[in-house]
Amino acid sequence: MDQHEVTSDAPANDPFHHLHDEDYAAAYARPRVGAAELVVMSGRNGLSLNGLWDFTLDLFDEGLRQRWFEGDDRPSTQWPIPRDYDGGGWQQITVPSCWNLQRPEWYFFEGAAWYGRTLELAAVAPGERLVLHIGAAASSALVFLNGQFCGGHRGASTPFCIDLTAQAQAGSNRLLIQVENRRRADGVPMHHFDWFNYGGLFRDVTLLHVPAISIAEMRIALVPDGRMNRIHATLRLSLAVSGQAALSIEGLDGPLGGPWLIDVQEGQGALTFDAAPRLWSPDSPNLYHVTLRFGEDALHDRIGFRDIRVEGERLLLNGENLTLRGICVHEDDRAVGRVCDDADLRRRFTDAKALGCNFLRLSHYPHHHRAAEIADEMGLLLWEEIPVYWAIDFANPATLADAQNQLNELIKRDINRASVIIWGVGNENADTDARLAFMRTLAESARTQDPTRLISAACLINRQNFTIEDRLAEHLDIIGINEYFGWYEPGFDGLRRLLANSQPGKPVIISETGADGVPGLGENDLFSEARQADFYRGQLALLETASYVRGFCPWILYDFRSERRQTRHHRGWNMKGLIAADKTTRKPAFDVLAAYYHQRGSDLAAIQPSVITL
Ligand code: GCB
Repeated sequence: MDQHEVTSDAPANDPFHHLHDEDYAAAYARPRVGAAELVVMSGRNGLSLNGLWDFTLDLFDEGLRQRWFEGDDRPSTQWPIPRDYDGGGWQQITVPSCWNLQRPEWYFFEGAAWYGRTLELAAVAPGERLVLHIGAAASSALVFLNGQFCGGHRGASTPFCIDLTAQAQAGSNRLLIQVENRRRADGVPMHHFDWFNYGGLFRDVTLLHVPAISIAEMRIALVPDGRMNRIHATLRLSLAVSGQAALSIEGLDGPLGGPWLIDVQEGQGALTFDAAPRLWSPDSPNLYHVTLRFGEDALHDRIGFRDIRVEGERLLLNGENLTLRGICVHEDDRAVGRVCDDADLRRRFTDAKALGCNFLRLSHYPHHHRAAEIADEMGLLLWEEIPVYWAIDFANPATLADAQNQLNELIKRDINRASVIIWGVGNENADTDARLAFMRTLAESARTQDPTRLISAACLINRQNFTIEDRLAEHLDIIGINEYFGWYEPGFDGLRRLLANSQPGKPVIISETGADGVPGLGENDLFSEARQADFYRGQLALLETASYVRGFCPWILYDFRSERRQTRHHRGWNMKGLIAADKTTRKPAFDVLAAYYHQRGSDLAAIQPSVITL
């Protein structure tokens, strides 16, 4: 039975009912979407619930079977029942964190865990909603307040909201969140992936008082017609009311006539106006302070204006030729796993800049929302993606709905980030009919939701006849290819042939290539740093042989955890980083790539077509 989609007719007041029955979870549907629409956080100040929480692991789902969330004082029977849970077994954990790194014995834990916290609250004022915003819960969550189920969410890396207004009371409230990280056959991703399966509330948790009539969506961007002289602003309200919204863009107001008033009819408003903002680019990351007000609600953001498009086999940023000097990066840290703060993100981007990059692929799932905000500030272009990775149950509508929801939440979260130029909809998935239909749906949906960005995916190559060959390619703006010639494929000749044979008719990004480099090994060892550096020399020598390759984005900036790698060198780590897991020690391959990127600099944009003889 799919415990997540059904509702139960189980007797609610029978204390033993759920204990040994397998429909124990049926009453607590774990919807794909949070129980409240995702609140746009720009400029909102909530009450941070980060800090110490009660915590317990729950491998057997006893919390749902015995309904721990109902508390210990429930008047269930005439005699005291010796329960397996009495509320006294809590340990403490810090939020945000990944539980795997909190205690050695929790390292490989895959299952459910409960987070508990008491909240002292004032009564929710009329005309207000009390909303819990969870930055991410890996991989799914159920939220209970004062013994009542309030809603849940699936998807390890996107934010969601739960409306607590109906369950909240003035005074003391008990908040419980069940988080679980079991890998699932219908999950996105599925069972098998090359990163660590962290669990927990690993991003910020915030309690928000939001006006009942609030701004539920705000999008402000250049009109995507390539002319770069008009801005299009749209907004949607949480309720279908009418009125007028006011938009101000500091520095653009005044001579050109701002602030702009936007007519809102039944919750929707849009306005297009002439404007000549200083454009955003990696060289000039110009950002404007933007405020949008409607009634009692106001959003504040810093927004850059830029135009990205494909013309034939070229990429154009603000009308100029663009070549992407990139690097892939996971969200991982030796000490804290997927938790990251501004300092970690700035180090990541500073290292990428030292390498000579103008671009990062944030693989293979949505990273922390601050990543794109800081990239906006620092001037880096981003590929963001959802974990439609390797095998997925492509024929399952529930799996598609899950992927679609993760995509929607990511797009909604980062819609105003100039740095994000690509939505990635998948990585290395076998080319079946079901996969094509699944991924085409995602690509079309991303394009419809957001005409201001490009759509890509890491596609397949045919290793027999050395061509880019993937039916998905025609549905993408940019074709990503992960190729490991010189590493998983013997020699570089295959790459030379692939680049010569293929005629994609649109830009291609080498969205991955790389080799392991294990510190301390002699140069004859396949896994040595010396061989890794040679691998990069071999790849780079061929890069400019194909004019349609408009970006190079090798695998990967830092070594990262991966349970599935268990050779004597790896022991649970992927060692293809150009920098070791300490995020400090640069391997020789770093210098090889840095020399190439720095030498090319902006000249890399002037790649000339050349004829290749096989
Ligand atoms: C890939 C995957 C990436 C792996 C990498 C590797 O093609 O997309 O997730 O980590 O190869 O190291 O083999």
